[in-house]
Amino acid sequence: MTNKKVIPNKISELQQERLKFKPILPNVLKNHPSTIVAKLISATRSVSAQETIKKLFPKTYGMPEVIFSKGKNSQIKKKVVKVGVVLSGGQAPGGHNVIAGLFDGLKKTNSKNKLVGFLGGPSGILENKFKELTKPLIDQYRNTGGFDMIQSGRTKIETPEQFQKTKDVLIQNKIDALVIIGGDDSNTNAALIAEYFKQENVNINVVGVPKTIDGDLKNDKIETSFGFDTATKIYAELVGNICRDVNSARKYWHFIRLMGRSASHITLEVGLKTQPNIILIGEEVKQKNMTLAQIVDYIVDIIVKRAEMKKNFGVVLVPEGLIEFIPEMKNLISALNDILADNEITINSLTNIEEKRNFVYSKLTVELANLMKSLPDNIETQLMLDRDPHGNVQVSLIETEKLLIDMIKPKLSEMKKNGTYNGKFSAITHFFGYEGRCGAPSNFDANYTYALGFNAALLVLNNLTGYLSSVRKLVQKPQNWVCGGIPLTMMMNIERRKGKEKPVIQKALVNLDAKPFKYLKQNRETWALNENYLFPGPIQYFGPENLTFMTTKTLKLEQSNK
Ligand code: FBP
Repeated sequence: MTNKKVIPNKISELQQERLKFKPILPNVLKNHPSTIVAKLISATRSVSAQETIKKLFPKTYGMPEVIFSKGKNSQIKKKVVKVGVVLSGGQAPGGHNVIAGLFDGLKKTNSKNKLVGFLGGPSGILENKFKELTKPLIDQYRNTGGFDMIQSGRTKIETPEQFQKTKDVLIQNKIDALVIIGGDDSNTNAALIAEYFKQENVNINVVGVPKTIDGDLKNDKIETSFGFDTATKIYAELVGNICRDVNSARKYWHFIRLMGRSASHITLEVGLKTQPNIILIGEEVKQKNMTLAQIVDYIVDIIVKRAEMKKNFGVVLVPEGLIEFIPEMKNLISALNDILADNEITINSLTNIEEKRNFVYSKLTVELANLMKSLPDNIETQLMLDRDPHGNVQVSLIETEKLLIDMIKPKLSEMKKNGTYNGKFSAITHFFGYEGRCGAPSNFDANYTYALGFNAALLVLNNLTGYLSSVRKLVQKPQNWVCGGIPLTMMMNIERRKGKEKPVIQKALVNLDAKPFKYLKQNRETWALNENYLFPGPIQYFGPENLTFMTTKTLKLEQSNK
């Protein structure tokens, strides 16, 4: 035995202050749960393919939307309940506060209620790995970023064996309800599990919570997913700093790729916050049916115009998912998805990338094989990498900003030779994603996530299953937020995944007819040639309310005049 003193884990000054932050609960949730009623609004239907989805979800399709309001509730579960919670998918600021809100909601209803956290994402359920979440543990994580309290993972519960195992593990541990905190794929899973339990007559409620920095899990009833606010504030700070740097040094073009696997919401929001010279929006590229070459031409045109004004500098924002929005690339990726899924064993048996490539070329149409061959080697290799567990290409590994630069350079050299360009092009690349996913939640996200968690507790205690926790009217003060639940099947459509048609929650892409994109469109020509940069600076946790309670530009514009 040594006499070494155990040094307690130190926390930073900011962490100490953030632990003291008391999230503001919407007024309706401040009442005792026995005085909050779940009002059932009218029956719902899925966003499309209603008949098909109804058949796939016979027990949970068409349930009514729920709104909580003040009133006597004699139905609320009075007996002691044990709830399991799991974090699923990529980290998003505020996950710990969802758990804290859930815990507080359960305890307020009955101090004997228990909460356990499955470890490492949905695989924690399958492997029966969990820990009890007690007050002393949760108190250490209030208002902190990250998912480290119980970690996360991307395992999908999809096979009949996995459903059976989920049921067995929950029953074995006497769990009465499961709360899944995740994005569109994870909440699709939540819907499938809820339906399965109903069909099996298992009395375990399943409720989801909308999480993802990507902002693509939203609709009229889910105004934003949590984490989007904080992550975009962090990226906007960094992009703003780079804008100031380019404007000071005036010698580099910065190409910044921003996370957002399938939608360009992050890029749009950060673009509106910082007003750089070029903001590419994947959804627009798709709508205009643009080729990679046309995107390159668009950027080159601005570089040349700025060079004519002796401005050999600028900032370009590139959404992570751009490549999949380019129709020809999308066709290539979807053909690759099918080929890789159908020929998994053969491809895995091939020993080197050359052989794999040749095999894939032989399965592609001549047109797509030529497109693939025209890409730089490293991009080709990245396209051949394994998919994630949801069957998606791992676009976060594709360095689109470098691909664009590799295609811009020869174009500019050619123009130099024929005398149509006389500038200097020096490019620097960045990828911002992980820098923002675990940031300390902004006050907006800290309040929003706490409310989502508390609200999820009320949903399960009111015996509701197959619902997504919904907190709305988010541009208003948190006290006035509207709380309730949205049936998960209401958000579903049919999509092709891993070569098969599947019911999934529809991803919300950037709406090109909505105000946020229109604002960009009105201003981008001015921003391209001038230096209208904005410098949003770091997230403000303390100080004047116009800074500490600022929501996203997206939400503000979307909800103006509503
Ligand atoms: P979720 O959709 O699971 O919230 O994840 C979002 C995200 O941050 C994307 O923006 C990014 O493409 C992806 O996760 C990267 O995930 P990973 O680190 O697991 O590769």
